[in-house]
Amino acid sequence: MFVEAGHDARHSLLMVSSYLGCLKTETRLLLPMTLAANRPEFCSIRSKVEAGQRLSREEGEFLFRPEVDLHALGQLADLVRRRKNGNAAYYNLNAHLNPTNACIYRCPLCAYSRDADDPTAYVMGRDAILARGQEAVESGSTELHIVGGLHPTKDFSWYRSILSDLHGAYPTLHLKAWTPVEIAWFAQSTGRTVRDILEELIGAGLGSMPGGGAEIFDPEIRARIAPRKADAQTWLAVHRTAHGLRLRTNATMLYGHIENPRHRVDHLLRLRELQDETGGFLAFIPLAFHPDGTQLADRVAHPPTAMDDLRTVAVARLLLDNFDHIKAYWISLGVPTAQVALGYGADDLDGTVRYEKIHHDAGSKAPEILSVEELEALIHEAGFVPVERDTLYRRVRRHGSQWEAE
Ligand code: V47
Ligand code: SF4
Repeated sequence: MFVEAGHDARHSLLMVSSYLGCLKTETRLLLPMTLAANRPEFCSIRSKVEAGQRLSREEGEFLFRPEVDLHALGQLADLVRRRKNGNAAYYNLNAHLNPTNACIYRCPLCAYSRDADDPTAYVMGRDAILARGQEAVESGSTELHIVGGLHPTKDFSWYRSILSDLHGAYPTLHLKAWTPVEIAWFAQSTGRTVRDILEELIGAGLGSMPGGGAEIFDPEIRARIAPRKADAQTWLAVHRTAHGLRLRTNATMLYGHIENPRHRVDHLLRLRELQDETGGFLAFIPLAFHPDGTQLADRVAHPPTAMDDLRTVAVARLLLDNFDHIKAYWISLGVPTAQVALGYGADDLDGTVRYEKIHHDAGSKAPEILSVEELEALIHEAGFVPVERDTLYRRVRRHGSQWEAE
């Protein structure tokens, strides 16, 4: 009751403040600077969003300006979020699997990877991998999220057999695996096409692809944070090919390092363009950069602030008008910010998650796991209705660890 009243009151205040922002000039002069400064551009953006019109690059860049009132922006993003997903806020039951942390690329942004001869490098064996699948199924997970390093001596067949072993043993567990970084490397190392590689992986049990490896598409920034990774064109081309094979995928953006708002908007618009073409993306996930243990730690002292996180979620919701879902990944944003992000454009908290290493190795203070009860309580408290989904956003009917998608 208290929460609902608080939520309503906040929305009333936001409506009043954004209405005041659209008053005549003489009235505006009496208002605080933040509202007055952004009045004409913000009102025009607001009218476009209300009319369901697409925002431009310049408007996206404008929304990142600090004088644009974050809460009025959040209210606008919430309008779009409710249009697309009503009062629902999604979560799923999932676990992560990172079969190896040995990686030939050793990206400056990464705290997780190791050289193969490092004493802390590891490679999981078949039994350990299957045990993860069994644990996931027994705990009711619907999805295993599988990514890892590019091991110098493990070939494509090793990566493919991770999928075929798990799929053979646990056919109901959705395998969301490998990014264009791995797929492009498999194609390069085998001399085969991306399409051929993807077809073989789908045959082995690949259910969808996660959104990782996108980082920031701008070539100058990418060259400094992940110089050896597949470039933007390759990342987008792999997703285009996957969508052509009816494989659904996600998209991410890593922000809060050395990029600026212009790079973020450019990244979002390249995703929007591909989504116009294929319609194959399920969700967009903004990933806050965590610097600890990375080669960028000298330049970037902290993860982005909560204000920056919420602004990024809201602008993404407004620019990505052809994406159904925006995830507030609680491992990356932290639980409190992810919860608030549900009112700033996000409609999904991602999952229960266990065994996440990439963000925790880089300093994420988020817990290792959240229970269904905790996720549902967070969603209720934020004023939304919790809905368990599977990877493809079908509603899940659950009976203990047994489940079926609607
Ligand atoms: O590709 C790497 C990023 C990604 C750091 O598709 C870092 O449902 C922050 O893609 N600080 C992996 N981020 C995670 C990912 C993801 C997560 C949740 C859901 C989905 C989905 C995808 O994490 C990497 C990279 O972009 N990353 N290092 C770091 N230091
Ligand atoms: Fe390897 Fe991925 Fe880490 Fe880059 S971000 S070093 S590709 S594991």
